[in-house]
Amino acid sequence: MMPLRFIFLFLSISFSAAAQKDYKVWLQYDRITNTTIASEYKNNIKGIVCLGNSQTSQIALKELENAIVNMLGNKPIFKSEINGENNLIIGSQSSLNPDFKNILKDDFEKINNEGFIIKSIHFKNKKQLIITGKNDIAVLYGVFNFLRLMQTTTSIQNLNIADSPKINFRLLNHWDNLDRTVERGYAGFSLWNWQKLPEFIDQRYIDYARANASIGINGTVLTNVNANALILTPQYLEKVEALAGVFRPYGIKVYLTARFSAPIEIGNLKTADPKDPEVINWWKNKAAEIYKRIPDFGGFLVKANSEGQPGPQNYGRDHVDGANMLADAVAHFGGIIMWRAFVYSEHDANDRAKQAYAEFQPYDGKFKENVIVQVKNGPIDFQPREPFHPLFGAMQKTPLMMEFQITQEYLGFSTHLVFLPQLFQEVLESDTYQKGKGSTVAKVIDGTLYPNKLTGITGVSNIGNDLNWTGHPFAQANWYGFGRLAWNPYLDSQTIADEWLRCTFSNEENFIKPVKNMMIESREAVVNYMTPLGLHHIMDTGHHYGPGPWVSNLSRPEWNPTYYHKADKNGIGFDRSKSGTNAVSQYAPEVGKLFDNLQTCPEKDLLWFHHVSWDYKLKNGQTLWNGIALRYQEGVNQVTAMRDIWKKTEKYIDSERFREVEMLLEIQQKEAKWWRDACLLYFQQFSEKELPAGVEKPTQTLDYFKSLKFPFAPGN
Ligand code: BDP
Repeated sequence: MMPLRFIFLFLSISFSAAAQKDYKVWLQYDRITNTTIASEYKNNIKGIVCLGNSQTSQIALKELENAIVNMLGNKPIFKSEINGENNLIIGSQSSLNPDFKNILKDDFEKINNEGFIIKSIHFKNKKQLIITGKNDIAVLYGVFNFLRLMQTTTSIQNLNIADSPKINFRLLNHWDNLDRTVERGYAGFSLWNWQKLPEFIDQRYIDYARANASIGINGTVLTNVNANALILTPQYLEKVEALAGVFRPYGIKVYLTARFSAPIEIGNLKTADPKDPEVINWWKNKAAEIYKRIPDFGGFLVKANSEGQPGPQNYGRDHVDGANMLADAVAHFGGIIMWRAFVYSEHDANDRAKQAYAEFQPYDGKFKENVIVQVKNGPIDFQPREPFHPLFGAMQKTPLMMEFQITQEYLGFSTHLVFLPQLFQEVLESDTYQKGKGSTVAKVIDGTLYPNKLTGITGVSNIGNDLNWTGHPFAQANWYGFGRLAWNPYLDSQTIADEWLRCTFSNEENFIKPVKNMMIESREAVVNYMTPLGLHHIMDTGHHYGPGPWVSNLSRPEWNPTYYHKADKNGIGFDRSKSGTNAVSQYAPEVGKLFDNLQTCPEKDLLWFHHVSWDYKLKNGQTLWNGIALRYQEGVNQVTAMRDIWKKTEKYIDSERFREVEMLLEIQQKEAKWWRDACLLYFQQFSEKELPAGVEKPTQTLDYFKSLKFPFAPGN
């Protein structure tokens, strides 16, 4: 028998190998097993010439070396000058010799400051491959894109790529607290070890920056929107400065959340009134202090007068006063203010879905030019499905920043496999009709429709200090996919899934095809087993884990699930049509009309906009009650199918990640059934109808489901 200590040793070795795979996210750089393509790569990369010598150039070079050694099995030859042929040449525009500059003249015209060129050229009868851009960060983006081509076994024989990000500010928002808890974080604690900063630089900061640079993320808000003013004190700014130093060579700027009452809390002022000269001055000085430490500091993100956070309204001022005051403080240094439009009030009896629009739309054109208004994708709150936020079709003179949530607050935490790019794409493709047909949300935020100076997109991060960063191995795909869509909001989620799978797991077609289908299907599955046909916000209260459609005892009406589904004997759904709250009027007439009319309202949004009788006939002829029940069942069936697909992948990937996902899918299936049974038993009290054939009978009672409590659910 193996002695115990050897067993431990063995376990820890295999554990760390697994952890390393998980840890490496999509930058696995696995050996290329296709010998034809491997020899093509070898022939085309005879030598590597790096023309730059900045820290960023060195990072790019090291990445290439590491990747190529791993993928091709031999160390590339590094040359200090271009001789011979089939060299891979990397360097920014200014480092190129005049001949190359000339050859690439037209290509440089096509790219913006962050864009890159990857091109095979012939010079003096010699073939070379060049990766370039207008500066070293752009070159780094080019290198990562080139490596992605190799990871996905794409031919590099004759490349001719010129690609630029379509959106300027591509950020992550970390809802990280200074005590390292993460609001709505399901992947462990915060990465930022404030206690040991600034001296101790965790390798994770570097790998975080690498991963982000590889997908083009160029900014990170380090702190929670429910902000703590202490982050703005010298003690913490020193730590922020250290992080900024790590991220800078990767092209990532740091941003902080600004607590509006900071002048009182850490500045000893009596007020935080944005019109008070002392307050104005305090923020000016604070900005100067920050920029002295961090010259490229990005700016502030502000959640004001929302869910109890302080803001200008505490002093009888409005959002414009607050945002513009802060904008003035950072303008001189090139900083921006991201002012959130996530507002709703318990004193406002109006439909919550209407409140942000009602408050912000009249401010169109009133913000300073370095303010961007950050709007969540939907009018309520990061639900499995929402129609797009009406503000996206209603601000012509105000740049709008898209806020997606990558962390799965309402979509099964880091336990459920849900491929979010499907959701993101659906929102980005939605037509606002603001300037007629084709005025998609993507065109609003990337400045195509209204050429705003600032264009931005952000994702509430799902990253924590779990070994695999995101809790679920497939949640890495949501981080990756967000970054890819931030770079190009017109990318297709199929393409993203394909790339991610190849880079993360395997190029084996028999693996890719079914697993890609599974990912694509996963979003509709979660909608079906949680909130089909336009239902929303019926998660259990506070932590949002599991179903809680019965909850109706919270002090604020709009925090209660019953507020959203309005189930009664007559039917179910929130009437936001003209005869209801008229939320449809906040959309362009073409869109509003579509939602308003029961005949044309897409069924996926039916109960978002209409209160419909249990006997209402759906397009497929089923009654609404049967339709809902069958959708819940379908959601469960979809997860069962996901499990079946996954079971067949074992031979293609490492056993550790295989097993992790297998276990997680098992929980997901169990929880999908929980959702189905709890919701159907609850709604059945109102419909008073039998479950249709094909829907499994619940194995527990409604009282049982109601009795479940989760005082320690994470992220709350
Ligand atoms: C909700 C979260 C809450 C956040 C809030 C926000 O439940 O924790 O603080 O959004 O975005 O989704 O400000």
